[in-house]
Amino acid sequence: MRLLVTGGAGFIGANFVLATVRDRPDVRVTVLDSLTYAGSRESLAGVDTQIRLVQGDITDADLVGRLVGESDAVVHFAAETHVDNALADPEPFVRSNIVGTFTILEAVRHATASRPVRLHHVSTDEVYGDLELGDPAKFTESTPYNPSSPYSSTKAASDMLVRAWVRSYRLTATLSNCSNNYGPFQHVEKFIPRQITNILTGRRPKLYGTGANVRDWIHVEDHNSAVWKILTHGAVGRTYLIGADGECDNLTVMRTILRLMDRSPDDFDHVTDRAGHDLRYAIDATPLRDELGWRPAHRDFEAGLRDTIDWYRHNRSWWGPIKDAVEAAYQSRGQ
Ligand code: NAD
Ligand code: TDX
Repeated sequence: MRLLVTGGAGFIGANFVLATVRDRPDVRVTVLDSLTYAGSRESLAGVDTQIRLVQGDITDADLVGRLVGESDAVVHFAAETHVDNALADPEPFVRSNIVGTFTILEAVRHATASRPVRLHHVSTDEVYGDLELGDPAKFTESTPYNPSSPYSSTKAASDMLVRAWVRSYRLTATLSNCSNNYGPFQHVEKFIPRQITNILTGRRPKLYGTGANVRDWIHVEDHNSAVWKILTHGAVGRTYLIGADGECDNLTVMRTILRLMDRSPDDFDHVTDRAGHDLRYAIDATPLRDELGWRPAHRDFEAGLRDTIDWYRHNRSWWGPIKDAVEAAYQSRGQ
């Protein structure tokens, strides 16, 4: 299989590429990534002789058309992904997430005229908006879209484009909406790596608001095993929700990190809350489990956090050079 992976130098994409090269020697991987602030060549250093990395933008129709034309399948991870950045400047989110996905869809449509090209579009549970705290309800495939933020609204728009291209042009595409990922190679702007690297650099961790907000954590390797399962066995046109029953409030995640790093439970700062902060996400992944037989391998969140802390401890050269600038930007916003 000739596989094009967009956003393969980002957090989830790089983990996907590393696992693919390790486990699937029959797959030839091309990564298309514009290497924004969130993309890193170093994340792919371990496989740089086994893959092709093309630095380019998913809104570049000529480049995307050529690369899709050489591929049997496309997994589309590339996106602007940080909610706080979207609140500060939404324009890149509209461009990369909406126009970029449109560009991929058009390339797949044109390539499909001569032979089938399978597309998997990677999206987020944030398209469904948020749930109440303490409510037993979870997101399912039929939950109405109700995005709250500039980020989630652009991801929702991208999902709608994919669905319309499946219906109108019979694209052989699947979609997935996953909950919050954690694991190695995640940018230090995100919640878990930010707190770990704050402690490792002598800063105090930062919690938005009271920390009552709940996220449904899944290890990045489990997200990626689900993506492979859907790419190879998913029904065309279907949306699958990916989650591993990992609901936890932010204060509890914060205190677990503090304990695992030998700090006292109150050794953190409360900072300005995020505007429009979604309260709770929770995924019902029953169809993925029952119909496709997918199971998460990482069932112990605390063990996964411990491994993630170790990874950041031992890979300072990967995140160290960008840490000060990320914290300076947060500080300028009171976060
Ligand atoms: P990330 O920000 O770590 O990586 C995104 C990658 O896309 C980067 O390498 C970046 O350089 C690249 N990119 C951005 N704009 C581009 C463009 N215009 N052209 C080419 N490349 C571009 O993001 P991530 O956390 O790895 O997320 C990957 C995908 O998974 C996204 O689509 C995101 O919406 C989705 N997702 C993420 C999570 C999560 O918890 N991180 C959960 C569910 C879904
Ligand atoms: O310093 C912080 N303190 C804090 O309390 C940061 C950076 C975040 N938070 C809170 C906000 C959220 O409730 O932690 C929670 C997680 O925040 P993020 O890591 O920014 O993730 P979130 O906004 O939930 O979105 C993530 O999951 C879904 C990804 O960034 C998205 O790309 C994905 O679609």
